[in-house]
Amino acid sequence: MFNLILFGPPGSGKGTQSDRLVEKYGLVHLSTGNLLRSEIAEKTPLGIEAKNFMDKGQLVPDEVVIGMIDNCLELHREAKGFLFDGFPRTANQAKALDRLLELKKTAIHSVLALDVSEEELVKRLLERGKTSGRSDDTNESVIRNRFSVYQNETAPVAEHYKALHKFKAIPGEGSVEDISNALSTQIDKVLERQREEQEAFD
Ligand code: B4P
Repeated sequence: MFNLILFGPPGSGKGTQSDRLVEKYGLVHLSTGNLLRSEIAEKTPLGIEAKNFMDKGQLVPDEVVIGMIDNCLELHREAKGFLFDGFPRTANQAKALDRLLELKKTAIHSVLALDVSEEELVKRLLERGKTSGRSDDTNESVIRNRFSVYQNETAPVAEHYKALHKFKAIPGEGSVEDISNALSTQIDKVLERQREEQEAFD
């Protein structure tokens, strides 16, 4: 199994790159942002609760997103691997993910972080807000609040994976193609190492 986290601030291109990587590597894409938006579209009780947080640029409570991820892991027991996009976003979510994967006798193998300047992020999100219909992209003060939540609650998650030697930052500015190639180069290295370890074990 191969489990990857795509990490980075709002608008860094996690969703854009995930679409390419899941296809190339045959992984199941788990985007908490997409899962929450589909709950909102279906007006479920979970969606109605989540919308209150998302509209303000705040994080949805940990227990809600951890429960969603747990359900998805159960639904895809036969997957050859998962790409986690936008999750974990807090230290508690990271610890819960470790526990859930351990129960399934697997772990996170690589965390790739997209590095993009704040100026570029604001530009991208305001641009997306013109067409996406996403209430959290149209207002610059909500976007700035998402960055401060990222700095305070999400950025520390990187330390958890750095300590495990699983973290690698990748430049996230430039063409979508070039960034995909840089991510793939890194994934291929980790897969090669995994193969060598498996061969040594066999
Ligand atoms: P997410 O849906 O995860 O979205 P995001 O961080 O805004 O965007 P992403 O990084 O995926 O950017 P994208 O590729 O789309 O989160 C939304 C909200 O959901 C959160 O604020 C929170 O409230 C809630 N939530 C989600 N997960 C949660 C969790 N685990 N815990 C609690 N709450 C949670 O790219 C952005 C734009 O840039 C696009 O328009 C794209 O076309 C453009 N772009 C991409 N790559 C580019 C490039 N190389 N050059 C130029 N433009 C590019």
